Amino acid sequence: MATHWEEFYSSHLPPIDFEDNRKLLQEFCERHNENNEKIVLITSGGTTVPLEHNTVRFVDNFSAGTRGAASAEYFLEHGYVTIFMHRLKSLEPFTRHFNGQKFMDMLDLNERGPNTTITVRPDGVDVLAPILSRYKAAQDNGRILYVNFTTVSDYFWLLRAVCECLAQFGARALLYLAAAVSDFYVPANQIPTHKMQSGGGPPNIQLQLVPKLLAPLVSLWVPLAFVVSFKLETDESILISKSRDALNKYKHKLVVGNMLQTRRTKVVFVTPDNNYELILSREQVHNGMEIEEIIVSNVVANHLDYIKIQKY
Ligand code: 9Z3
Repeated sequence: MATHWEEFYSSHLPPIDFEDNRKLLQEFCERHNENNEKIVLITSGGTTVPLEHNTVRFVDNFSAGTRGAASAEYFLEHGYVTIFMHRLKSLEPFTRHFNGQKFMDMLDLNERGPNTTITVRPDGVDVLAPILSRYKAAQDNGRILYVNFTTVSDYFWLLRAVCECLAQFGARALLYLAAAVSDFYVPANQIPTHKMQSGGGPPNIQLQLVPKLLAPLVSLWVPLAFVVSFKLETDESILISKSRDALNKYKHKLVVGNMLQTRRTKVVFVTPDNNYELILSREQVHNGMEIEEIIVSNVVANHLDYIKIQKY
């Protein structure tokens, strides 16, 4: 069992695209650090826990990556260079607005053989234009880098590699750890190579605890960065105490607590000094406002205060 993070890395291989991602990250971070930019790492979506090496079955969780994808758009608006580290096929900034049939429904098809054209409907232009404009600004200026993970082990490798690149930013780095990372996994040396067969009878699957990466992340990897973690609960009576426990244990800057059931309209900020709630009113929800807009502006305000203190 790898309850210690170093043991985890020594007993789990990096993902196959790891070196490619590392190069992309290094290039991205060096370029933006030279310009003295503020940078945010957003982790988003859920990790999987494979039950076989040639994975047919895996343990997953509910997160679609809405929080992370929406937050990325707001951080870009606040002028942050953004690393969007997300679960493959989870929601992504900008494209999230056009999931499912929405995109097709905005288009008109004019079939004229080789002269066929596709146009955006006028009401579609109103929706698409402002989002496309922000997307192009981020993309064309190289202000966002997308890297993805699937398993909890991929996530671990990628997170450490990102931190190695972020350390050079000192206090200008903000880590916004919104991914729903599995607390439990089956170590690589305890899963079969091939698909489990029902002929072998009911499988006996023993989950182990994953090591808590926040510990080395805060104390060793990015000691000057402003680290924000999220705490998810389903029982309101323990939300604040659990969030504060995490803050006391890892000594980072902020825990954003949220309940599974109400996470779209209410969160609690737990800081070393106090707790306060951010709540979307019914009217704000009705007007299409997203809670990530206020979460991000509050996190940014806290980060800017922190940068000022570090300078003096
Ligand atoms: C969160 O609590 C996120 O806010 C959500 C966002 C996953 C609830 P959606 O993707 O949901 O918008 O649907 N993320 C952290 C979850 C987590 O695994 N936290 C760990 C814990 O609670 C600590 S880092 O123990």
